[in-house]
Amino acid sequence: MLASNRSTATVMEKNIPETATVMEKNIPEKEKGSSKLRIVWRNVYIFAFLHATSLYAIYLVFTSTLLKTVVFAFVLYVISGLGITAGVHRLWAHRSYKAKWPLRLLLAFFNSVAFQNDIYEWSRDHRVHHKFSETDADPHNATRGFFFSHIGWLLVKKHPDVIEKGKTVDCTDILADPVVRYQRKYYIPLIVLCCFVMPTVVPAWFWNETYWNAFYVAVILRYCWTLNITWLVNSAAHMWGNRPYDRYINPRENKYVIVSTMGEGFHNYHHTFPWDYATSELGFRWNITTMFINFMAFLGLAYDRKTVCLEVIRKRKERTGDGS
Ligand code: ST9
Ligand code: ZN
Ligand code: ZN
Repeated sequence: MLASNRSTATVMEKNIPETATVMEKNIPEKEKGSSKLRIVWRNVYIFAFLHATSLYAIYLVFTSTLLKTVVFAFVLYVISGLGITAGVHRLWAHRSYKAKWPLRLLLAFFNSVAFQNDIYEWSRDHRVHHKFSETDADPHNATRGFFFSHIGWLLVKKHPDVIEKGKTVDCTDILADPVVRYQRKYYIPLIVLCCFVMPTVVPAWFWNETYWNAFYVAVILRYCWTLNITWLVNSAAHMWGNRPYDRYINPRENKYVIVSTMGEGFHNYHHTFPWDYATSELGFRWNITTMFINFMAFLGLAYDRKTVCLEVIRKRKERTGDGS
């Protein structure tokens, strides 16, 4: 099912460098992110603990966890993933489609299961990432390497440029949504309930799983896995893959990221045409998130899905693509 309203949006004109990619350019030392790192040790300990205990959770999966609990953890990965992809990314950060309140409420619940900061903060950082991509003002600037763009940016204080230039990005529309305001206001109790308590008690109450296994597999392992899959878009999809739409930017099409993120790895396309609700030229193919939004549109809960006219895509590929 494809959206019917392929718009004739024009390609945003950009200042395209003649010779080198952003990575290869002779970037002054300051702009490479060399400002003094201020490590946030609390986050270092928490993420080290999360990853170490996830290894123990993998051991539990192979020794004592019920199959139903593993399936449940997988379902939580999918729904919390949709809270990120269909919710905070394509709906609130990019406004690439509109959603009626029951869908916004469902996506806010899915998003709270994901625990990746509240909708407002995630969307603000993401808009800043698009506007100042691969500069010091980009919260997860990929020119600072794989580790920084993957997890390192969450272990240190933000570069002053992120905050200074971030303030120039208008996010008032995000907070205008009462669903976003309430999720932000009650964020701590919401994540305690949705990300930690609910996934622990459901397997124990409904199929007699131990609380221990439920917590480690459906909370710790599922959360750690979903975070790392999400972070791959910032790291791997900014480093490895082809660039059919714009060879002058770093974001790439990465098939492993496409599959694991339910359609968010068409990252060269997405940075070239960020308003497309499908984040891909291929519509719903390889794109569970687009299928979900299409299904919601079928139910009448999603509407005004923005796309890019095929002719505009073709011309852009000819002009700036890498020919792949
Ligand atoms: C997590 C997020 O993991 C992951 C996001 C990934 C994004 C991927 C995108 C890819 C595309 C989509 C693909 C999806 C695929 C999904 C697949 C799923 C299957 N602009 O932040 P603070 C100001 S979260 C403007 O504290 P510090 C503002 O005034 C994991 N202003 O900076 C702010 O105050 P407030 C769980 C900005 O102190 C103030 O500065 N969460 C901006 O340097 C302070 O902000 C954690 O672990 C801006 N952009 O601390 C928490 N930013 O907010 C981790 C800031 O009150 N975070 N300001 O308005 C932290 O602990 C801290 O943020 C810090 C920085 C230590 C990293
Ligand atoms: Zn985006
Ligand atoms: Zn990106």
